[in-house]
Amino acid sequence: MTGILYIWIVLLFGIMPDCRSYMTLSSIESCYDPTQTPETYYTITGISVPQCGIMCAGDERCMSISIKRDGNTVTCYHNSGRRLLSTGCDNQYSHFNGYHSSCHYHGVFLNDTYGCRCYGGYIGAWCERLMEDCSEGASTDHYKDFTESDVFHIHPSNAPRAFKVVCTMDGWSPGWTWFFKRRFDSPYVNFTRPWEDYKHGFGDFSNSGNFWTGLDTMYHVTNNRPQRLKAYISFKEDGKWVLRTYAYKNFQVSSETYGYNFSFLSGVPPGPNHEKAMDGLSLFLGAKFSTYDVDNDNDSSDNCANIHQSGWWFTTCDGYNPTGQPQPPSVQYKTSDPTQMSWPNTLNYSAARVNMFLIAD
Ligand SMILES: [Ca+2]
Repeated sequence: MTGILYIWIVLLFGIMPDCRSYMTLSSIESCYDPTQTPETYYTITGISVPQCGIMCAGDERCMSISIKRDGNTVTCYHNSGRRLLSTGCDNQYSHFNGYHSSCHYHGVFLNDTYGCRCYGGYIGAWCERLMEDCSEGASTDHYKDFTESDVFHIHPSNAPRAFKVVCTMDGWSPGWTWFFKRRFDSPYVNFTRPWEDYKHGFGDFSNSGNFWTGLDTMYHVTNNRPQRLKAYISFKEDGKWVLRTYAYKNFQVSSETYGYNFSFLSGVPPGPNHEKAMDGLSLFLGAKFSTYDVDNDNDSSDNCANIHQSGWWFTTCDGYNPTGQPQPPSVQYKTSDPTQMSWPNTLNYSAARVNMFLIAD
């Protein structure tokens, strides 16, 4: 314990050690609020940062410290787990992780392979960087045993920061970056949201939740390397559930400067085991994104996002509404209600679930 205490002091005061050590510290800046996690077991205000570290080093439960600065006053948090990089940082908190292995960012050293097992979206021999997108993560050994979708961080190399996304990491659809999900049988999430929410993302980022990943994330992912967009839409057709799919090659979302309008090369047929959906995106090609507070549609007298109570690349106010209110199985057909979730279908069925994914081609 004396050795660990010494290393903490050395690193926090910047004195060069005169012996080798196996423990290192790394600082990450994030807006992660340590009071919101169960792993913070001790909090004290009014001490120095080195004192906080020294106290941690003397406590076997302590794996990391978090610091909050309010003027000259430091609040010190002792955590029983290590901190993951968070996104949307405002630099309010600093986190210092203590490592006992050479794997970075929560990675676990595996004695049998002498390699690291990474988590949370980190990849590489030492978990030294985040994956570019979910497809890259799924192509590594780190996530091959995953059986379901989960929250990960990605960092496309063209982006200034990391993003939180849901990746499908299962045998059926390994490595799909989940663009958005809205379904009648997941807990309700309000999609009547302003521009800033559609820009940054919202909802319940989980395997079972409804969420929108964020247009900024989509811009960076789709401009980083070619992506195929897959749309999965569930209809109740004559009392039977039918899952229909449609795919778009080289799907690209532009930046906010261009209103996030999108392009793709061509529609591609679905896989052999899927029912084909109708093309629901060509109708919106070239249109800017609209929300109730940013009206970019082609209707000069009406606000289509407000009429549809959602956000989309609306052109007219009487068209389809893929982020609208998902319809329960009892409502089989699309009605004149513009807030209904809808997608083109030969028999005008209403849509009960819409899922969209990106897959690196
Ligand atoms: Ca308008």
